[in-house]
Amino acid sequence: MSDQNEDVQVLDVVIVGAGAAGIRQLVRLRERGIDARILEAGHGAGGTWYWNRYPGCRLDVESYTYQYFFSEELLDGWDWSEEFAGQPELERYFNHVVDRFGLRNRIDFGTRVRSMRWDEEGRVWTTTSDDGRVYRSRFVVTAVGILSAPQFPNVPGLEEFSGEWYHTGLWPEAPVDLTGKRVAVVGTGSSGIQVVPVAAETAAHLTVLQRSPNWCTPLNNRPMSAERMREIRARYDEIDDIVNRRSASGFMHLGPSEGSILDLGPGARREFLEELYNESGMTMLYKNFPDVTKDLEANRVVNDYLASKIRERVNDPETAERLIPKDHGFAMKRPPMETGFYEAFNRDNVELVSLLEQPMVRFTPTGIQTTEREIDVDVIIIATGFDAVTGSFLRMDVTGVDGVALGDVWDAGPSTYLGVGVPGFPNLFIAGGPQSTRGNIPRFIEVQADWIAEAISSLDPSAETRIEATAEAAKAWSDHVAAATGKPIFLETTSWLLGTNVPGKAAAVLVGSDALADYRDLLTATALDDYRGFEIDRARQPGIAVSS
Ligand code: NA7
Repeated sequence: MSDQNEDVQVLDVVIVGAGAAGIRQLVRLRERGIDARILEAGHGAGGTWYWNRYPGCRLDVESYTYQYFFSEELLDGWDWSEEFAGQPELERYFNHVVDRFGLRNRIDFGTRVRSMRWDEEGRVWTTTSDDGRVYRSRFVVTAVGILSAPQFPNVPGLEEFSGEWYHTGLWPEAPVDLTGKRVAVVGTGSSGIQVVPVAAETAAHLTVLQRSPNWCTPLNNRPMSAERMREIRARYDEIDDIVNRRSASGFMHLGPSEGSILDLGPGARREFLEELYNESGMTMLYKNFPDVTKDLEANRVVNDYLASKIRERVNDPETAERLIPKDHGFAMKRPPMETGFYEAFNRDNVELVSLLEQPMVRFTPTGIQTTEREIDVDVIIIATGFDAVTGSFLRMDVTGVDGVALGDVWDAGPSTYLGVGVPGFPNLFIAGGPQSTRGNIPRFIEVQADWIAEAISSLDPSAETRIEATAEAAKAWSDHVAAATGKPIFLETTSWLLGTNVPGKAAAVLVGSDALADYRDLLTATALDDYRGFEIDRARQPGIAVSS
């Protein structure tokens, strides 16, 4: 491509986002000699692990299953220091990958994408940043993350608060010192549950404002000894096979594929669940009997067990009761992993406020007002999550064929073909977005990034190829995603997985639930069948100047 306007950067591919998906996408495209560049709003690489630098932030997926698997050299050259790495280590890891593959000069940091417009005449995307930089590219790949558009409490007054406030997903790079301060944490999802025990150690007083309690299980993290790391490294082929092929969701924990927890007697049930509770990570979910996420009676067995653990660990019975979920069963929302969360409430300086009993009314100049009291604090930590999966797309102004806005097309929920293409938005691919699959996120991101790189290189970005998912294919895929996920037990609650955590957002199945191996096979089969479900036009020849 060429362009007369020197201020416009002309590329084969613009990738939006330098998180796990964007970095992987850039590696794969560069390997194929494709002129690609990442535009990243942050001032560093790592995506989630750049933005979420709040105290206590860490993986709840085993470090060695979360990393990239595409390069043996990368696997051999990185030692994890903990079973579940903390944010600083993950940020270091993604920067290590960027440098190892010489990508740093291919990333424009501090570049937030404001708009992306498809020009049908020129068959080109024009991407504009907030600070007015313009990029033109034959293809765009969005790698904007599914948990990256922060959501704030829907009460007024935050701008009037005279103390410090931080959203966990927008945590500043400069250290935040909570020592001796009165701190409030709003929200008890995975982020709030991680921050609470750490903040409790230094804050003079910590008020935890909880709306819905969650079913948490212990992370049981531990340092990674050199010997354990050697042992893991020696097993990478086996681990690769488990997380990338055998496990439906990309985890090490393989549970019984059939049978019922209800077949065990009461003593055996407790023994079985106790074993899972004492293991690490997501064992309670993934190593459990399949019926605990499908059958309400089986689900109740787990709920009763977990409630008994909360009562065991929290000294004050009233606080314990407030921490026990009554509105949903285990795994109906993504269950958080905790490290000393429940014990934090046994400290004298920690107090739990139930927003179900006294809803939040507003922020005030000195803190937070509920229907019953004023809570004066020096620091407010907002851990109210994200406008998940689609929020990160829709905060960019993306327009496709005939100037149609993605926000309008996805008004009632996202519709994609295989989670990678959207009808009406030619030459736009998605790495890490709606309707792909779920679980250990980098596992399906690597599948998508490989597929997208292959598609773009086979379509020749220097020619004026046009590829667009058909409306029929996207409809069939969206129906499939909804049907595959439509287990009643899962749909009974509000959750970011359904968009129901955001007031006014249409409820929809935002993420798919195909097994990772099936999803990969489907993408591969589609490519082998000349990108079945996409309309491809290879008719035009290269060389036409990109119109402005
Ligand atoms: P989550 O899991 O969406 O949790 C958000 C928390 O904030 C949750 O406890 C919410 O309560 C609470 N919340 C949301 N809005 C409000 C308002 N308006 N007032 C009070 N409390 C509110 O986000 P996280 O950041 O913790 O975790 C997101 C994912 O990141 C997680 O699943 C992992 O995959 C990593 P609610 O349950 O809605 O009543």
